[in-house]
Amino acid sequence: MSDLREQLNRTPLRLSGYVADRFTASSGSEEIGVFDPTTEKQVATLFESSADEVDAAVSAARMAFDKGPWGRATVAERQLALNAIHDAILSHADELALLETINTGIPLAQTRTVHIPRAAYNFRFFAEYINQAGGDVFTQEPGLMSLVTYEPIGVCALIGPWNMPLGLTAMKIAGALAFGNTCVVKPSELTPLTVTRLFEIIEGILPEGVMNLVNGRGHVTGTSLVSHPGIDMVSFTGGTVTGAAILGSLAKGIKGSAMELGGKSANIVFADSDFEQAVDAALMSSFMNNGQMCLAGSRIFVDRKISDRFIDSFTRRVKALKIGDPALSGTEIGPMINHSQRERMERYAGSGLGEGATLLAGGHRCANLNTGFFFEPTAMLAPTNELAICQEEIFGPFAALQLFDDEDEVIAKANDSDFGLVGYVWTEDLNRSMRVASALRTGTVLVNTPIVRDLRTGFGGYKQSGLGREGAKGSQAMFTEMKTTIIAREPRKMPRMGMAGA
Ligand code: TXE
Repeated sequence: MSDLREQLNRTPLRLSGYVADRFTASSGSEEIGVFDPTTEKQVATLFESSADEVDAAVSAARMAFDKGPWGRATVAERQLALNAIHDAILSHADELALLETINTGIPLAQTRTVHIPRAAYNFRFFAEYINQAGGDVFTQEPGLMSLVTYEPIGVCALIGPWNMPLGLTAMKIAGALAFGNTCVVKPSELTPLTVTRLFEIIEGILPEGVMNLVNGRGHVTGTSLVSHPGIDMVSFTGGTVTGAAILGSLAKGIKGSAMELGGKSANIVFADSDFEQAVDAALMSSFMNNGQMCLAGSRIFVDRKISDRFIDSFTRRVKALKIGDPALSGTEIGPMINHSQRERMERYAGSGLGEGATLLAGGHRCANLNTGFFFEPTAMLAPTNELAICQEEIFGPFAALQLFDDEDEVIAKANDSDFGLVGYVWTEDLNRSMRVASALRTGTVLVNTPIVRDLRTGFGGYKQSGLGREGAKGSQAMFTEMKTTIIAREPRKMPRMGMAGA
């Protein structure tokens, strides 16, 4: 690890876009520094894709879609390519995990076992899925047959976030390609290392122009991409404010979109839950991925009957979390992605105290870690659900606990949120788990389990957490146009118009 880190510090990578099978020239463009949040040193220079380069990328994707072989490729041909990408990722897994850790600060133990395997698995999953994905046939109406088929939507703009750069972007790429589309990918300007490397390691697998890359900041490269008339849809994962801005731009061209936005997910722990499992999962849901997860279950509701024991156990464990260099084995929490995310943590710690919350653990920068954007894993007990720390997505290692007395009260509080991504329920009572699961206004409910992403199901949110679902049928809906074809199987009986003079 330190070898690669030292090498990047000595000679930062030079990253650009990739258009029609060629990395674009890196001279003459705006140069953006890309940093390692652990050392605060520059690890890459990103040569920002201008509006012209975005135009070239969209044109290449358009040409490949309209004239190239990909849209007409057989299922077997698409499967071959998707599986080859899967294999290429796995054969570079160690390197990609290191790059992801260097660029994001997420512990290597997690990038190695979760991020990169998941990035690869997306391609294998969609390769298998397209073999079975069908349409519908309706023959109930005598003399008619109605067919529902799904056709590729066209050129997809795929915009990824910085909290799981390769894993989340790979999901979009795999889905878009599987259904016969071409794409232009834009990773976050904070974390472009692994997605850019992906383009290098899969060279030659896809026909020219099928997969293109633009690199740059949201307000430059991102806006050029989403406002380009040549795209057919946008699949976006990121903040709610950015999502809303993109939707505004798409409205002008009546373009489709899929939005995976923020969350503030409730994690409800009833007194009859398996106590140890519930505590383990509360830790995981709040602090995995340095707490920078859209599906974090960091709004923790604890049944008052077990609250003393739960808070005591949870707080001791939060204080014992190992913070430090994410490359070292044993590290559980690395640095925040950048200086402004750390300031955000500080602001919420301050606002929590100002609004009457009790500090249980953390709340400050790490005194012994002067380099790197480290912040102590933090837990606060909030008196009500109205506090900013209970309503706003903090996106860092920050848990906000509240107490409750009964089921109806906790359901109302859990649903009292602008977001609706995930709900976690901990109880050994089957009937209660079913009641609460159906009452929660969230796209996913997880009962007696921490985070699980099952690609066969749809992942996405109610309310301001997004639009559309990622996963098998959800991705099919996102990346295809549904076409209805109605065929008469015998001559139709119809009123004969214009027969007056006949
Ligand atoms: O993300 P942005 P930011 C949340 C989290 C975080 C907040 C802000 O709460 O604190 O969002 O993070 C691109 N047109 N999540 O500001 O800006 C940008 O370049 C087109 C939740 O860093 O949403 C990047 O590629 N693109 C989340 C991507 O959007 C634009 C993951 C995401 O960046 C653009 C990340 C524009 N106008 C943050 N502006 C999750 N759901 O997991 C920016 N981008």
